[in-house]
Amino acid sequence: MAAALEPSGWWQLWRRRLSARDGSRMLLLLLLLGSGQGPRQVRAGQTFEYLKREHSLSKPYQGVGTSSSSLWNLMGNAMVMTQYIRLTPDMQSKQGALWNRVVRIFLPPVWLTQKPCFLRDWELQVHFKIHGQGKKNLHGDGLAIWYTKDRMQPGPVFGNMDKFVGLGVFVDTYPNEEKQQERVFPYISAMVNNGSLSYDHERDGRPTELGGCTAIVRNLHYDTFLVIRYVKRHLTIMMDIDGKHEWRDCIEVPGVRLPRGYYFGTSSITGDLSDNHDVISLKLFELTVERTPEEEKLHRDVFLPSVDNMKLPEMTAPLPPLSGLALFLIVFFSLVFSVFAIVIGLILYNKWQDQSRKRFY
Ligand SMILES: *[C@@H]1O[C@H](CO)[C@@H](O)[C@H](O)[C@H]1NC(C)=O
Ligand SMILES: [Ca+2]
Repeated sequence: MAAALEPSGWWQLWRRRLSARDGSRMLLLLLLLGSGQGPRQVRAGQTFEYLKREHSLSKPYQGVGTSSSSLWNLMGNAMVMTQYIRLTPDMQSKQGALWNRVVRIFLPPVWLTQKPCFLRDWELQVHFKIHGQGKKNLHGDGLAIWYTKDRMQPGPVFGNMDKFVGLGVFVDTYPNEEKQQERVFPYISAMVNNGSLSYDHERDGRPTELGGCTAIVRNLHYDTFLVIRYVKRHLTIMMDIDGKHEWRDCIEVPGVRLPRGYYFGTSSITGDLSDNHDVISLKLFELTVERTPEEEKLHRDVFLPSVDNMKLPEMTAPLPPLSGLALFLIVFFSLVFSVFAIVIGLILYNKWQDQSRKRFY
């Protein structure tokens, strides 16, 4: 793997500093900086965080889903409440979604355009709550957070379309695959797709996942958060679900190539089993990091999402047994090669002996 994909020293340092979610803010430095959008937070060294209001959502949810100029669109059964946005209620067969856009309205003749997110390095903090009446393993299906090319496309993947193009992060609350002894649900996993892969719901997305972790998030009386950070092609997913205000590692994948200009969204679905899936806030931060000239060259824009050195289970499956012919050919050529090597060896040995004899005369 290329050295540039390895997390560098500053990254490790920065991560350590970030592990306390509400790290100290250097107000003075803040004031000394030039103007920009939204409030700024200075975290560590050369890294700055800017809240991007146009890609964020928080209370009060004025105009969400109703105003034509809203930054967020609702879909399906999603409902705006005063304290949260309910993607699905705790009822069977519901689905809902919430999608970001940046609207530029104005000017007669009116033009409305929706603009996606063009940030290169970012961090999305998701404040969510999953709760319901269902007892052990009788609740579902979970929610997903998206950074995708398409928006507002209902479908089977936690309420969003299958064969999506982009990144999906799933908080899967129900184990569909029966023999999941070693995996405890709810389970967070991530998937990057260029539009060719299907999410295998029956197997909880296992064949295509980049990584994952158990996250006991249902029916908690404190706030639960998830953070998706994408910096220098490094995807990190952490969670704060223990009520300790600390980020805990979940997924870390280097070499993730995500195009710019995709949309953020979140969606959820219920089937026979259900839960309330609520989103309280979505906060997108722009991260400004310094890149060396080599990194600038390496991190050029891409047009399709991909992951370097991704090994899907299908590819890592044991090789099929060799056919009789293949085995014969391998043995045959091995023998030919061995004989050849022995002959060459003997010739060289004889030459060497001749020469050493010559030296004695
Ligand atoms: C899309 O992804 C699949 C699976 O990772 C891969 O086999 C295929 O080559 C990719 N297609 C393109 C055009 O990159
Ligand atoms: Ca599942």
